[in-house]
Amino acid sequence: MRSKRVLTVQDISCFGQCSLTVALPVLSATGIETVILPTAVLSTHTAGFKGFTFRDLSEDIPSIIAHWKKEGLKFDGLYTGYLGSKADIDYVKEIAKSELLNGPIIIDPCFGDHGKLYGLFDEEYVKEVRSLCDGADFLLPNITEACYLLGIDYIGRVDEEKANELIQGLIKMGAKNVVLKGLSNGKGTIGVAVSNNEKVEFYFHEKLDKDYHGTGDVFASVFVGAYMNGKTPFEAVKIASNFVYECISSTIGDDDHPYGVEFEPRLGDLIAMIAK
Ligand code: PXL
Repeated sequence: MRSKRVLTVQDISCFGQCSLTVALPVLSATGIETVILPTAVLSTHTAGFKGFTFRDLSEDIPSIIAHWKKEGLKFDGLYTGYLGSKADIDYVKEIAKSELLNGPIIIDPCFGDHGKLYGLFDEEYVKEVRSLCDGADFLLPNITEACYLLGIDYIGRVDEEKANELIQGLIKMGAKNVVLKGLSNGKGTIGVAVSNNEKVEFYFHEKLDKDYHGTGDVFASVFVGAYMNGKTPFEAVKIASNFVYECISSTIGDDDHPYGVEFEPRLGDLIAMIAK
């Protein structure tokens, strides 16, 4: 049996352990054939670095799509992360409804955190991402992104009840299922809510006292890999949460490593989690 083939569309941040430098190794470790469509090349990610370069690759995308169509390529899933422009969002929509895709659409909105938008984005971009979420099989926002997508003020602390409300709003907006990250129930834990058709389930675990950039990308990539391997959405959330926890604990002692998580030495554990 051939392995599943997933197309992931996001930027290449050359340095910084996020977007494609995470998605590609993580998905490969889960046994997924990974096809990439880079939307831009940046010297580093945009959080915590100044003066980064940004080369927009959007112009190349139409001919890449046309070539893939000509070759009759097929993808079993589509996973998007940090895109970068309205044009990229339009191309993703085109791929999603084309003959290239025969499988789930998994969208990580990837435009903000901690109540704020990432540096290069504005409300106009949020509006475009909103339209991309319509019809997504899984939408994976953090609390900031959920609030922006719903057009409401940022809610600092989201418990199970509030999470349910946000999820119902996002489903009304057009997402079929939602994985909402970053919940807190006030007991030193962090949690994820996952809706699967009508049902919402929660997974909480101990919160580590340090935030790292790129953990959303690690989470989303593991979720996609696990789900495409036949795990239920809830199992995929558990594996992704536990893996991110492991990666953060590995990185915490390393003061020279503030820009991302050291996920690479843990990939063996991920392979074992998927095989279980
Ligand atoms: O991890 C999300 C991400 C991806 N790519 C770039 C980013 C960010 C978040 O800031 O700047 C370029």
